[in-house]
Amino acid sequence: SRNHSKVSSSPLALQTATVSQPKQALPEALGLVRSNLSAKGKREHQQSDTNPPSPEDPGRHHVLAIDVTLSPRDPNAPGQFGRPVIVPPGKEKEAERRWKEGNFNVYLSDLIPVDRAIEDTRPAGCAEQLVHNNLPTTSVIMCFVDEVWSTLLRSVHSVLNRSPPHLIKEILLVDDFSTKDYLKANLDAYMSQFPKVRILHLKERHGLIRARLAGAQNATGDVLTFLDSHVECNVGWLEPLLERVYLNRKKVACPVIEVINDKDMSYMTVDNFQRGIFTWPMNFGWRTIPPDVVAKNGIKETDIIRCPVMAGGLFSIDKNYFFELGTYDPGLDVWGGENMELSFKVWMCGGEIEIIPCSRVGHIFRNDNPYSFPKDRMKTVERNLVRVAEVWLDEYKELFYGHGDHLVDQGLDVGNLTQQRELRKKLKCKSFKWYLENVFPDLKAPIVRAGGVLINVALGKCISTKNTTALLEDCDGSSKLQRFNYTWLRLIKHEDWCLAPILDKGSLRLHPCDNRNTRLKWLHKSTSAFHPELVDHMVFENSHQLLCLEGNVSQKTLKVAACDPMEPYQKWKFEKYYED
Ligand code: LR7
Ligand code: MN
Repeated sequence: SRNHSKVSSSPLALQTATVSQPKQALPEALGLVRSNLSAKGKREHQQSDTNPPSPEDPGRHHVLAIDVTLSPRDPNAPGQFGRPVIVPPGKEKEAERRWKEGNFNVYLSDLIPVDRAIEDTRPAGCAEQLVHNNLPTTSVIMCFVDEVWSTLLRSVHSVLNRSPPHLIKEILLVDDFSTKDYLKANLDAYMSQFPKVRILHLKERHGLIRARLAGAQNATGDVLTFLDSHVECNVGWLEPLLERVYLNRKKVACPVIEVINDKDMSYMTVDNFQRGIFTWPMNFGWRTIPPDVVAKNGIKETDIIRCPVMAGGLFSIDKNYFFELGTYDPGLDVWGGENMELSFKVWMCGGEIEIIPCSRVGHIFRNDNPYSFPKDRMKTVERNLVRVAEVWLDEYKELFYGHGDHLVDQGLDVGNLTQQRELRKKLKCKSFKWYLENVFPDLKAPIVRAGGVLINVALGKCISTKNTTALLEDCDGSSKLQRFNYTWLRLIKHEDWCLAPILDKGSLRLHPCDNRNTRLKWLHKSTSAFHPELVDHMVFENSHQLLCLEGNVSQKTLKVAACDPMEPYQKWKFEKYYED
């Protein structure tokens, strides 16, 4: 979950006007290269009558500073100003019982006003920033399935109360076939008091990906702003997002995602300078820009941070650009992986993903999805990720498959990928290698796990190839014949030939490589986690037994034999290991 620290009390008073423009945070070492915005940075602008132009710049005005919730009807209500709430004595059982309705403290959420105030957690300087008078309008799209009533309402109220009205074309609530009676009976009626709120009821459960697409297809604003259905938008959250999209329609702008505590419902700010990143096998995470990089590059708290990937739920994107990119892969089901897909697509096909520190939105982080998955959860997420890997990762998909256990080998059907691959071609997107080098250079992505000569330590001999057989020879690091790679898919590979546990003329055979052929896969080092006693061995595992690669003392031959942790002729080392 999210790395966070407590809200510090900050003055809520309006600040005086000084013009400042966000700068890009751009430590070169992190691939946060500056965008080629310069020429497009200025646009034709006309004045808007809803916001007084700034005296310094008649084309721009200050972000919305008046937060109507800051003089709440009831300042002493529970949770007011984002304060933590305590379950009243005697109500603990009830609170506990209701937890599972949303996998957070639903009881407390119901106590808190749906339009509570929260602290303005923006860094100093944000309130003085100017945005263009003619920003595009946005459709705010929130999809939900069986969302908790008070939380859903608080999400909508926070958008209505803390956004300049003329920028909100509509709020589209996409009901992903919810089953709860309170939603069926009351939601349409409640929302009918807000002309800008429209509800789309899906006829079957589609999952958040296709639910968002249904929202996008029905949206009439210029920009799509997606939000989860358990958020609280902070003051001035919207304008900085729309400003970025306005300046460059290929920018995808994300707010800083703050924490609504699942236990006490307090609104907590988060550490600055965090990028959205992923680790293998495609797990989303946040990584803090190291303090020395921040210092050396003079990065300010208000500087925009470029991200290899987005968290997924909260972002603004130009509507036409979203459709030009082919939206999400509609073959993604229910939950998961769509943030990776869109992130790779955006970066590799000419766009950028940014976190805008002056835009802040709270989100309830939960330990588990509170709704059920139509099919097995693990399989659903895995299937989504495989689709993403197969379309976008090129040769690096082996790193995805090589980390953790994957179900594809067990015949998981991921569906047809032709359209997605054709889309990538049509858009002339760059390679994943380009993405790694330019957008995410600090990701460790060695294309193989180990390589160089493969030496039998006890014999001091190396494996060499002779036509389609493998033999032991004196080691010669300069000999091409002795060069092997140990791949993430566990092949011992010499060019397109793979070491097979098949005896051939008294030694072992080389077989044409085939990533799917389990009969060519060897366990070595960390893949031997299941057999820690065999860590330096080269283990071949078939359904019946473990066999190990063994060098022959007197001859130059290789064989496979019953594994023996004490057998020195079964211990092997590659020249180089690329893993941590
Ligand atoms: O079948 C579904 N139908 C839906 O409409 C499943 C979910 N949903 C709705 C759901 O009600 C919610 O509003 O979709 C939204 C997101 O679902 P969550 O809140 O269960 O997801 P999450 O917050 O656990 O997960 C993050 O990753 C997801 C991957 O698919 C989505 O991209 C979420 O939007 C995303 N949330 C965020 O980015 C907020 C920050 C969390 C992090 C990291
Ligand atoms: Mn969420």
